[in-house]
Amino acid sequence: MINVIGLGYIGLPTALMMASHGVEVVGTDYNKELVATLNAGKTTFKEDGLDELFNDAVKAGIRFTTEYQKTDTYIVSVPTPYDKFSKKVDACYVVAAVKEVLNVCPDGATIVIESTVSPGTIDKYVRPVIDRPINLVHAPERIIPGNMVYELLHNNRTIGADDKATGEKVKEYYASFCQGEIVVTDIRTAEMTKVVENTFRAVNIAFANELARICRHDNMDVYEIIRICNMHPRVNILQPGPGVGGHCISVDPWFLVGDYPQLAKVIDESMKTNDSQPTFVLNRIYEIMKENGITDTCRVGLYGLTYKENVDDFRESPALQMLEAQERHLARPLKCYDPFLENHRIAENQIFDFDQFLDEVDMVVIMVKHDHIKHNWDRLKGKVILDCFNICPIEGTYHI
Ligand code: SAJ
Repeated sequence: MINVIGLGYIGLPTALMMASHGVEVVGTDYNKELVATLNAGKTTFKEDGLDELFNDAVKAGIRFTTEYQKTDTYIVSVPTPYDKFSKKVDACYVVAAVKEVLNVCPDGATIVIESTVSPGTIDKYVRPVIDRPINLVHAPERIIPGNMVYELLHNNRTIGADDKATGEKVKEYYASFCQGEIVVTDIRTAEMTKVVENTFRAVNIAFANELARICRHDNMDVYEIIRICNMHPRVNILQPGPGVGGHCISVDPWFLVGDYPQLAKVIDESMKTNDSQPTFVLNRIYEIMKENGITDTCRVGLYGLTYKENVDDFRESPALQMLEAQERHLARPLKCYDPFLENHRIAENQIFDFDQFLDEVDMVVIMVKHDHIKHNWDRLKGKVILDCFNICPIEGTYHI
């Protein structure tokens, strides 16, 4: 039996996936409300295919509880909070969960850590609390919010273990559902690959953002340039945008900068470029306001507040970063609206009704590529539009 510890964005789908593929699973979370919701037959967040998966897992006998179970295999998928100022990840929840497991597990049990950690964390913080023969494994998650169920099934995975036999045993559990390739390696390599993957993407996005600034400076079309460059068989540039949000790409690369400040120069600069992108877009907004005689920031509205399209997750979102920057300039806050946050206030000047939002603004800034926006182009006609993603078909649209 597998005891999955932490039933959040990663732990829940992983537990459901294993249970619906014939593995005996008990899910444990210390949040009583969350466990009660699951036991009442409801999922706790929205993802394509998650409800169906939940029903399959319940039929297969998955159980949810606040208690740690006595068994031979554990998967720990608790959050690893990140401190914005020190740029360090805090492994306290991982360590606390491992300690709780140690209170109940037999000698020889395997503890798999799925939570993202900075390279070296397991040796530095987890190993020291282990006082008995226990097999430690790091199997970092790789799924993308918005497409989690599909990616759990199809992505390749990495499993880091101290010895091959343990790695292969854990691989079998993941192979129950994962159709991708599963690589077994050591723990340090597994920790590093996860962070490097997200760093690769962060640096590539920073490159695209820098190109956008260069092109803006001399009035060139960055999208056309990237499109043509990407026709080269060995070039694959990502897209510029209003900044980078979420809990992974905007966070993980800082671990490397924090640990290797003298060596991680490209990464450091890239992160600074992405972090300053919301301010770059803010200046672009002021420029376009001036050009169109709009004097009041209250007549400008951000369309989209989440960190990416079609999810309700707003952690580190570029729109919020922009509102913070604006606050520092002591400007009157921009209006904002997000179809995914119609019942959830996260900003001062947030409007919860799309019609009202359109009534109250003369200029709309497209901050996220939600499908909602793509179905409402007609409603935007007549507004001044700044499109941060080059998706708007309306003539006269401004770009970053
Ligand atoms: N973004 C751009 N330009 C692009 C692509 C993305 O500006 O061309 C922005 C997005 O708008 C968003 C941010 O970057 O604000 C990050 O979005 P994302 O969709 O690229 O990634 P995440 O953070 O949702 O998920 C990533 C994924 N990692 C990689 O693609 C290497 C996912 O596979 C990981 O599981 C996840 O991080 C994680 O947990 O680490």
